[in-house]
Amino acid sequence: MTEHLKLRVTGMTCGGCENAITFTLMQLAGVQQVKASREQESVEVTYDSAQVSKDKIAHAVTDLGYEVAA
Ligand SMILES: [Cu+2]
Repeated sequence: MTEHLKLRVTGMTCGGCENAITFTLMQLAGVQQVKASREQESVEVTYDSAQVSKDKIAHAVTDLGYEVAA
């Protein structure tokens, strides 16, 4: 099932950060679309919940060194 998720992410300081998060999340099976915004401190993800979980997506972001607010 296709779901949409909006995470509040802090620590992005430039376009490179946005690209790094977008690139990494797009590598995850099941992730269909990513929109990272440092200005809004948000990462929006469209994904297939049968293939990838919200936890896994959030973990991929924190593994890159950014903070995900609950
Ligand atoms: Cu950056």
